[in-house]
Amino acid sequence: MLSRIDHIGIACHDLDATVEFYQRTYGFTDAHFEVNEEQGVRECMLKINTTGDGAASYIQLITPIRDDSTVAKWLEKNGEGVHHIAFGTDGTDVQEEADGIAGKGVRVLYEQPRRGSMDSRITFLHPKDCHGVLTELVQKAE
Ligand code: CMX
Ligand code: CO
Repeated sequence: MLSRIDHIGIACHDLDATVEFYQRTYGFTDAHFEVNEEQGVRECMLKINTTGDGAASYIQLITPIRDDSTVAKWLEKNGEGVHHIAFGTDGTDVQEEADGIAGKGVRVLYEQPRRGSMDSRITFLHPKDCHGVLTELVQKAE
């Protein structure tokens, strides 16, 4: 089951400056930085709140580390802003969730889940099948 908003992904040009903005403006100080080579991003997960399913909701700030990353292309076209939303599973397998959604006619972008923030397993749904919203599914690490 999908049981929380896991994160909202926001693309930015200067990761450190954007993190600093979120910390100074809202007081979101719980920050986890990492580079995801496969996704072509450096990112910061800012924890906002815990959730009823024992997990948490985050703001994911992302900046491209390569000119050919999908986020670089998106930033070029749109400028900074909300890039995707992510729903979290309550521990169920993310591929099972994706298969169920694919059965409803929505394109799943990956054949197998890939590695996301903090060793989560992630996959994406095509924005054109989701009313214009790039949608990620997340199974957090055990
Ligand atoms: N939100 C909504 N629509 C989007 C979008 C987004 N983030 N990215 C692209 N689109 C739309 C475009 O506007 C375009 O629409 P039009 O044809 O009407 O202009 C269409 O989708 C195709 O866009 P594109 O610029 O040609 O981009 P691509 O098809 O090459 O790539 C996508 C789009 C979704 C397949 C690609 O971005 C992808 O594979 N995303 C998943 C991976 C990802 O985003 N990783 C970064 C985040 C990592 C993380 O969260 O950990
Ligand atoms: Co994400």
